[in-house]
Amino acid sequence: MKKNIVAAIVAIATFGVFAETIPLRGVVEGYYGRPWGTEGRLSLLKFMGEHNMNIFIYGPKDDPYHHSKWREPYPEKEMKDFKKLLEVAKANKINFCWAIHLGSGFRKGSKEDYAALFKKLGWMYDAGFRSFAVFFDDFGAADAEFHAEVGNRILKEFIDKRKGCAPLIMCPNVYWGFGHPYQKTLGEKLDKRVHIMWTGRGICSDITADAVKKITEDFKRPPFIWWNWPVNDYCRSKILLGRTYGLDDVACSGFVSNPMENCEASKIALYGIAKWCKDPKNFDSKKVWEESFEKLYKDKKVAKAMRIFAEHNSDQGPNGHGYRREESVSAAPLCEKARNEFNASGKLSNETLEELEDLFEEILKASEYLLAELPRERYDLGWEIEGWLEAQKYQMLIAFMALDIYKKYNEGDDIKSHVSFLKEMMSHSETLAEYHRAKFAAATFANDKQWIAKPATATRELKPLIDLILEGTLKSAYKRKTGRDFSAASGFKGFSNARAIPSPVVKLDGKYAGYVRIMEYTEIAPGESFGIQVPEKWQTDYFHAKLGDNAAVKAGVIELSKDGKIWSKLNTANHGENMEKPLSVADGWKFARYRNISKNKVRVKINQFKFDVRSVASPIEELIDELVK
Ligand code: LOG
Repeated sequence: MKKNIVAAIVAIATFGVFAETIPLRGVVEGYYGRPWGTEGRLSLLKFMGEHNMNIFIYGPKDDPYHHSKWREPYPEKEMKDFKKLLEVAKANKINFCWAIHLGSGFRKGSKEDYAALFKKLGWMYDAGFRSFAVFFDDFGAADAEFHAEVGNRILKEFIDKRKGCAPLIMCPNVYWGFGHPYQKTLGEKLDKRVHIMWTGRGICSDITADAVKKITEDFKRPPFIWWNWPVNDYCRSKILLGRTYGLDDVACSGFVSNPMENCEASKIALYGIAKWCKDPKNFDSKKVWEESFEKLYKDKKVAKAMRIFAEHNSDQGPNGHGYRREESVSAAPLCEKARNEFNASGKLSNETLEELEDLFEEILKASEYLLAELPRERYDLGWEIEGWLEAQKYQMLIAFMALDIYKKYNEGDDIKSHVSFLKEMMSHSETLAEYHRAKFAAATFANDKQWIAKPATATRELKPLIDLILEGTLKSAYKRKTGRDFSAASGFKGFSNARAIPSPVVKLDGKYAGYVRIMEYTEIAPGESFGIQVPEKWQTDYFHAKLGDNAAVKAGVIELSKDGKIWSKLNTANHGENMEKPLSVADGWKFARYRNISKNKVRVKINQFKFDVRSVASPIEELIDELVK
């Protein structure tokens, strides 16, 4: 009997029949992009202290002294800042862990590299760090023996020899999935005292019990979870403010979230993660998300507006990791109703129209309120999210215009002035988005700038609905105006001053925009030319012509232009009847022509005369251009 009680107590302790708090819980600053900076980190450390988180792992990919320049000492200013951060971490009972990234440049078996590594770790120890991590993610080869050796040597030759150090943490090279030989070898060879980080079944994914069970077997220890949410470095047009969900109650040695480069905005997610870590079993995701707004924003009105804004800014959008989140949950049934009505009849019921107007109004007011009320100095929440607030505001103004245009059109009124206004509004919204890009570009490192995207909001439910209504209505209006159905190729045109081809016809066929084949030989006099025009919103990346025979090729040149006025010769590769050349999209060529530069008439047979094109515009933009003409 007594034995059974003991066994039960052991079982409870081992398998966690009671809800278990995750032992190490916090944040890894481990994303690509604008590092938080000392101010951001200080704010987060305080927040973490208040919410019972106890580990901060420092490893921003764009800090060169963590990564590419790992051998070099930090400049004095950064070392001073670390001292301050360490103090604040200590005051908040947080283990402030410094990570070194050895993926690039650390040579297997190199005495010099080991010496440089221990030297750098020594400087950081002297600065006050007592917790260290070593990262191998995304760079270098998956060499488990080598990585185990590095980990074991840091442990035995550095950590064990110094007082007061926390256990070493390693982010391996294969840090997601399970069953990989690298993971099994690392699990065997790496000292069991070292934590091994792991992101789940995928790089960005939910954390499921079955996957954790498998990786625990491979690693021969429970994983230290690096959860890639709400990080947005792979979906930089989006800001992720949704609720925390997708986490099974699992046994792990630690749990850190990799947040967004938008440090203040990440607190909505981190609030949920802190609650989950504390009591995974009884975690109520929806309730915690609702409550986070009141807890984070003292002003009730700000809290309410943030709650509305956050609901429509949570999904990553289509992305390489295939990781998606819910968005616009409470608006989704209305969106579906509106979609069904519009798809079935091209019409919206009055009830639906009113409900949509109420929804757009609520979101518009929330974004306007936040733009007016949130302080927007550097490091403020308002500074981080103003680009998305503006985008959301304009998205709603455009949505209202879409409904107005829909109503006007259906009342039989002329919509030209409305469409002109819509065009202006869209261009204003573009300018603001460009401003956001420039602002973030100025605040980050050079190698990161190219990835900064324009902000996008409510892309999961609202944007597709607004686009559907707008595109459908504008297409009908186009038909009423021109008597023709709109096709994306409307803006492609042929032109010619050759008497024999008075009006060449251009068609868009997949990625080619070119002449409809002319079967006969046509005579082109000296100086005459014929060509093709691509509408403004399309890009070109190749030009081909097949002109019947070599004589035609010899007699003429292909010339390109951006505006139809200034022309430059294209150095085509000529062979047989062919003239062709790849083009750089960035050059923006919109016109091509063949010109007879010989002194004689030449006979051409236009078997092919085309650009390869890429569409960068939605049909909506083209329709607008057509309707304001
Ligand atoms: C990087 C991480 C990045 C994240 C999401 C790990 C261990 N490493 O694919 O720095 O923020 O994905 O893009 C990663 O997750 N690699």
